[in-house]
Amino acid sequence: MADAPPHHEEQPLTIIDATPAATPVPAQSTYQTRVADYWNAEENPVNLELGKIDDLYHHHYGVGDVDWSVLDDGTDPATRGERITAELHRLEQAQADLLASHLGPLSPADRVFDAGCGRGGGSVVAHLRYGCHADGVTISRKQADFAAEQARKRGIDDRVRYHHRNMLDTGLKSGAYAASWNNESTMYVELDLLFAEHARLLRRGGRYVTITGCYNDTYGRASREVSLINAHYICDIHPRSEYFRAMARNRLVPVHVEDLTAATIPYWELRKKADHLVTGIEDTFLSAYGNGSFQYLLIVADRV
Ligand code: SAH
Ligand code: GPP
Ligand code: MG
Repeated sequence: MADAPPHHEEQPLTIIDATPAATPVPAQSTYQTRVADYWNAEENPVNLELGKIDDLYHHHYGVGDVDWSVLDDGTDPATRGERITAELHRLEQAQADLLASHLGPLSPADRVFDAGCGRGGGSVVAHLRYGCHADGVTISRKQADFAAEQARKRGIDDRVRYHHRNMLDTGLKSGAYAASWNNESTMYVELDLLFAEHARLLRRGGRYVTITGCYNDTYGRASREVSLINAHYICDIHPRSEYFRAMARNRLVPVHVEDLTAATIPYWELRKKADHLVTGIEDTFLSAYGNGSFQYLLIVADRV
């Protein structure tokens, strides 16, 4: 008697890979695909006009005192606008310099990892400061291509590289990095997964730095303003406490913590008055900082 026929017609196994080999897409959730969509489409003048000044493109906010003379009405409107743009860029550059100052000391032989690198400014800043190698990772293909082109134009593309990858699963070499950071990119991911990847990549004694917006545990839960910021950027701002819990679980021991809230408020006050650059989120940030529900925080940690 013949064997019973199989329930299903056996089909030859064919793996159809619609993705061309040259452009692999990182493994990502639907949420991460939406985040990538946001950054692939993003062209805010507040980012592009500032970056054009010296080809350092940042996607973070500023710190430090404002030169309020840029608002003087004595000059013609175009010049006044340019002065405001330059002042905002100076404050964002000061933020990048502050973060970079905590990465070192580093030597040109060292390698650093820029998690959630945006259009690449932070890795260039670190390279110019220390001469080090840098690997920047962003979930946005457009940002990775843009950043790589900038490095090529500067002639530093042999040392500063950008990758279209998920920062939770970079595929970069374990223990190969002397320093790593997240500049305003932690609110897109689960902190345990993120810090596990940093701990894997950093050598023992390596340095981790983040500047981030967090909600304030002493306020309670996320405020209305924090929720509006989440909706605006498609992110999920963590409470301050969660950073320290997740670091402790992942071999990252804080050595320096600084509340930068007071240092960033002037940036937002100026940005609010920059009619040619505002995005509409300015008052929400000022209210969030003002009511104590939100903080701008620097954390520096050692990988043990
Ligand atoms: N650190 C940069 C950019 C901050 S903007 C700067 O200071 O200029 C936030 C960045 O996080 C974006 O580039 C976004 O693509 C990136 N990002 C968000 N989720 C990510 C993920 N899972 N993997 C890699 N990058 C991610
Ligand atoms: C900065 O990017 C903003 C983020 C990375 C997300 C949220 C950050 C927090 C600290 C909560 P950007 O420079 O592209 O923003 P914008 O276009 O508003 O200048
Ligand atoms: Mg910006």
